[in-house]
Amino acid sequence: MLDASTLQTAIANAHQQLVRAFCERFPEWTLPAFDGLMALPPRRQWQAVNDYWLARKHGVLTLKLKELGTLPADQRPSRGAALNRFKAEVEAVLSQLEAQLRAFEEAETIRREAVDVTLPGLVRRRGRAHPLTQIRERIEDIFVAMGYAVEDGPEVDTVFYNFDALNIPPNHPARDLTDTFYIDDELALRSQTSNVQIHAMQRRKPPLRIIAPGRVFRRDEPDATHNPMFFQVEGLNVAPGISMADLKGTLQVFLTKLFERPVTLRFRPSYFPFVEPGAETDFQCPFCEGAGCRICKHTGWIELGGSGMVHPNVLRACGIDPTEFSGFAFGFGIDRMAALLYGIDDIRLYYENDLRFLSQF
Ligand code: FA5
Repeated sequence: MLDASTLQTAIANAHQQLVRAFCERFPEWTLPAFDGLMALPPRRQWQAVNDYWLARKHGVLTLKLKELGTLPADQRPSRGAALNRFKAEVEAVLSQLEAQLRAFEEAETIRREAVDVTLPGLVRRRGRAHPLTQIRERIEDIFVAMGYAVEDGPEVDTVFYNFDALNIPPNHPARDLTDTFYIDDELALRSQTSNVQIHAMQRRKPPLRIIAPGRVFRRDEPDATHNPMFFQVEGLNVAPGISMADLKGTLQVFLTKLFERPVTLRFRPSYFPFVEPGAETDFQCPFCEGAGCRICKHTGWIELGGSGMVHPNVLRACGIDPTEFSGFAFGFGIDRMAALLYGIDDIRLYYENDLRFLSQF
């Protein structure tokens, strides 16, 4: 294959031959000096030779052909013919060199753009959904399959949606500055997803079935099971004749699908102002089937979250007649649920953005 220096030598030699031929045929004329040809890369070298002889203003042959007019009339035809013959030879030499130059440039392009299939490939590191997002999507899929709509709600909400409409009285401790992050007197970061119950009941007419996963904020000290910001999922089902039995059945189906094995549920009476009756909801540990293990702290039971029948005051605050409709609601923490499913013993790990942790999911 032609390399650059062979081509450079060929162009320089061709030029030297032209110079010699010119001097032999036109001994009375001297040629201008032309140095530094070998220092140029082949394409520029070719251009320089072309310009030396043929440039439209200062090319040697252009100037000589112009000079013909100053010669005596009887010398003009023979000189003109000789110069034109020489010019044709220069053009032929240049066009032959050009063909070589093209072949050389094409080979260079192919060499430059060639793919070396023996080189190691580039490994593209693919991202994936955060473990909490993965669990949230699984939870959504299970409830959507049961006919629930997925609702979104504001993370910053008014005191009305955070407390008043949820039947939380003005003196309730949950309203304290020590429990809730306030923006001002009227606005606070929601401390539970239950505010979405109110938005949903105002927006839609019953019957309605929704779940509302989202971020909530509490003035809790971070530890292995607490964060000041975490995720909950709220559930709400309002229709004529809804009872605790529907609540229990729904959660049982949900947990059975989530853990992919039959799960037993139990209610412990509890108090949440927006439900009556209210319950803490536990499920039998699916890992030891109630026998007691490290995950359920040897109690056989795991706490899911709060639940109950929507309080008539809450229905009324949303313009729903509690004599016509009843409903159940529940709310549980996604962070702790994911910790159970994945065997994570510290929920602070979710928010540290450590790839050594995140890439395991
Ligand atoms: C509530 O927030 C109620 N809104 C639940 C509810 C909804 C009751 C509808 C009745 C009807 P609770 O404060 O217990 O309940 O919180 C629910 C869950 O949030 C807990 O079971 C726990 O899983 C999770 N949780 C609470 N605090 C934290 C925290 N600091 N960090 C991580 N998870 C938390």
